[in-house]
Amino acid sequence: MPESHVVTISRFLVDQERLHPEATGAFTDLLSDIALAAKMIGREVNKAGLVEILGRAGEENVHGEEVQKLDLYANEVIFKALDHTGRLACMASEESEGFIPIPEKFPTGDYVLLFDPLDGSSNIDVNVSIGTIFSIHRKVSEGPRGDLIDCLQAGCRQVAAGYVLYGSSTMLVYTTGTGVHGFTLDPSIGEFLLSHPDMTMPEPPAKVYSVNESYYPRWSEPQRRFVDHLKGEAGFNSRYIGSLVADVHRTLLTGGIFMYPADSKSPNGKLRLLYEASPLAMVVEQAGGRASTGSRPILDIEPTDLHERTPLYIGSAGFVEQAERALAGGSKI
Ligand code: P6P
Repeated sequence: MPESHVVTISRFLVDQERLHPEATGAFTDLLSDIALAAKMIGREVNKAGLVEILGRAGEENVHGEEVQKLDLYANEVIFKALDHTGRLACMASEESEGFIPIPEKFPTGDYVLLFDPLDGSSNIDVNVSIGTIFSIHRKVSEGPRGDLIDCLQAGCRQVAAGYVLYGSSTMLVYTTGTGVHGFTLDPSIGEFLLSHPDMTMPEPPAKVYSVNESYYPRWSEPQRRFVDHLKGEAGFNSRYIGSLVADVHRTLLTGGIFMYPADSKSPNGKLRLLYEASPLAMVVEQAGGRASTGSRPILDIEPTDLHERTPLYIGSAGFVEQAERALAGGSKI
């Protein structure tokens, strides 16, 4: 690639900022801070295969240091990369019970960061791709420092959302509401380079469905009929990695539908609204796709709890609409 075509995420963010004269730069710095945290997490994730040498979580490594569980390490890296910057009013993490105030010794700002520091971390030991997911809102509470209400906002109020995929390469994909942009880490220079500008879901989409079919016995009858239809007369192929960011990233690139339905044991499904469904819904819908609970848009849900769960149907708009019709009991899928 000619040097003139090398666009780092920092340059891209500054170019994007220039499109908004009212921008203060705080938002650009916030996304740059997230990119830095992603590089630090990616470095440790890529060493995960060396546990025999570096030690397992909870044990001491060769240097006598305690080895942290990678998801707790990722949680700490993100918190420490952003707690002192003066850009955030507060944070909330899938790994933390309550909302996370900014320490009194640091200034606060106008944004709120919600994140899943390392989703799918159970896949680390088998070297399956895993991810970080982030969601950014504006502060809405009155006080000088953030509050729980700042974290409990509907997904349609997000000002930005994205994910980092630690896979065969480390990719950062984000949207600020004007398209979706993907960056691939070049480890030789430690920079995220623009590799997927203006990502849009492909038309026609690949006929691929992604769901854990071991739960089939626990699904509703309409859910079973829908998947039977996809694998039957509709001639779909099946792909399921079991790592949300990897499954959604593939769906974003090739088209298809990812489903994590409600079932008789989990009436709201497994996935978290704030840290998983909402941010991924903003990304996929910005790319021309659709994200639904199976009956209503994910982005319309008004959260009432930091850790509430939701069923998730996300991917090519036509396939998600088919799922909604099927789940409504429509005979014509
Ligand atoms: P199941 C990983 O544990 C995770 O949270 C998501 O990354 C993934 O989509 C889902 O759970 C897989 O769940 O029930 O299919 O193992």
